[in-house]
Amino acid sequence: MEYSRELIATITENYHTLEQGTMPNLDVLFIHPPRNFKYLRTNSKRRSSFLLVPMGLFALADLLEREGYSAKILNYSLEYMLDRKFSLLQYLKIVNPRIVGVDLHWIVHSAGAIEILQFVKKHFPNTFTLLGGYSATFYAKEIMQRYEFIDGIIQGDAEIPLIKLIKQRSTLDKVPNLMYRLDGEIKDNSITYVAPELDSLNFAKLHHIEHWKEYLEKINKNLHYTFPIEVARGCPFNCIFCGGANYSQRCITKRKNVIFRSPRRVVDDIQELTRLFHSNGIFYGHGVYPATERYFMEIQKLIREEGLDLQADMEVWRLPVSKKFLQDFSKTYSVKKSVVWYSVRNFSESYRKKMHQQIGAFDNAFSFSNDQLEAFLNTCQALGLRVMLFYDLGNPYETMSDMIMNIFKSHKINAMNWILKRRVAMMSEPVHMSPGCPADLFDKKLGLQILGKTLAGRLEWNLKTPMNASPWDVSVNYRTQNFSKTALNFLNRLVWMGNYFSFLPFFLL
Ligand code: B12
Ligand code: SF4
Repeated sequence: MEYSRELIATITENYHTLEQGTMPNLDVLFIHPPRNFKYLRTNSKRRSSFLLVPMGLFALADLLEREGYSAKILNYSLEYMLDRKFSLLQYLKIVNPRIVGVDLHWIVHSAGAIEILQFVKKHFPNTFTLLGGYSATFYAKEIMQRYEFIDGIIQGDAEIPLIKLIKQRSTLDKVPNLMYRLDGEIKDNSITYVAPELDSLNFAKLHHIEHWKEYLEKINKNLHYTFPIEVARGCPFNCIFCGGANYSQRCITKRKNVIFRSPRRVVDDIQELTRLFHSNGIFYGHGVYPATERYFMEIQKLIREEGLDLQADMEVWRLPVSKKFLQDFSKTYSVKKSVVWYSVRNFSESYRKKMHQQIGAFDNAFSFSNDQLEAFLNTCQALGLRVMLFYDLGNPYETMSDMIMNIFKSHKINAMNWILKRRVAMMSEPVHMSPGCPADLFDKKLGLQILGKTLAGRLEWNLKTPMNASPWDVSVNYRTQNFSKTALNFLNRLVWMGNYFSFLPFFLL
């Protein structure tokens, strides 16, 4: 699809006008909250600013607009970075929103999300204060019980519920997925809407966010992320630390299946991003595994046909990844700049076998051999691709000897990367158990103890730490049979030097 110069000019002009915040009486203002206000200043140049908005927000704003309503996304931390004197009150006075919707998708935003809505209700008592996203859904009841100033929570997928909420403010019992208040009581319409398809949505409507250019720039520079594009919803796997695992989504958002967008629609979005917004980096919001190789190869074929010049970040969700796929990937995107990500969980094959026996078919993330890993790394190296490997310290049933083996093997791979000139980096981030992840739901069975499981516990943790980078600020929220929280924090600190060292071949070779 080609865009005419006139169209580009009109859109750019419109963005400019919108950026002045001159759209009064907005139907919906989405606010992406800071992590909290306590560490707003110190977090502002770090990854812990969590500047990215949920990728679905662009589609929600666009859908509202196509339905005849006005919507805008305000990224609080971004506004604060751009202008330390930014006043939310002044902004709200200008746009005068009917609904303010805050995303509490990632639990890291718990304190910030709640504080923003408290502020909105205090100054604009007639504005409907709304929360949404995974974490808000998981803690919906507790949030509604604790915070009177929150009028409602859309649980799970939000497209149709949001449209109905605007249309039916007087009959809230007709809004699917909504938890709300009626005469001092909390009412739950429960989740009946689970999006059946995504092709009718547009995920590249970047202009809906205030200061979209700066948003792109900061996520690239501060967070080193390319632009995340939603290609699917759901996951077929059950990684135990993941709050979006298949089992977790069945419980939290009631999603049972994975839905994919058609390759054509994904490429439409990518074209829009490159041609209108001059962004040529894509982060695919769903990973490659044997069952999705063909799907991604279709996307790649279309990208080549359209002649798009791109770099891509692609997660590998399960090995093996075929040589054919990796060749196709490297033929499509800039090999120099693109990155393939893979979480090995644990470098020790003997531990992985033990864990696989314990957990069986529920989670097959541990069921791969060192030979498969080596083959994957060597193929990437032969193609010139960079790889980012993640590993965890403090897996269930891990003993001291498993842990030593995990660290030892990580160093061995690190050394081999230098010897074989592989552009591979390694990263172990202290595990933070996501709300509703299998380990959170079955902690006792897995020999774990999750600390601060309730929303109150999560809030306490949020305000306790500035979340500086490792090794200065490390904090896990659990203990295992064999390791206390303090021991896990210590071990996570211990490996940071090796992690940082591994980035040298990644960047230099
Ligand atoms: C792709 C992905 C990413 C991508 C893209 C993120 C993005 N921009 O959306 C990247 C790699 C960048 C990423 C980053 C992070 N991620 Co992530 N990510 C995922 C993954 C694999 C898929 C997410 C997905 O499919 N979203 C699609 C749908 C579900 O969301 P959506 O369309 O954006 O939003 C819909 C609803 O959530 C809701 N909604 C969202 N916001 C709002 C707001 C309102 C007002 C309303 C009404 C509704 C609403 O409506 C939308 C439309 O229906 C999930 C795992 C999984 N399988 O789900 C983890 C997951 C969501 N991520 C997770 C985490 C922890 C993170 C990070 C915090 C990690 C970190 N420590 O840095 C960061 C946060 C980045 C930031 N804020 O700057 C956790 C969240 C757990 C939790 N409850 O807190 C998950 C579940 C994985 C895990 N390990 O548990 N992530
Ligand atoms: S971490 Fe595992 S369960 Fe979660 S989205 Fe990725 S592959 Fe799926």
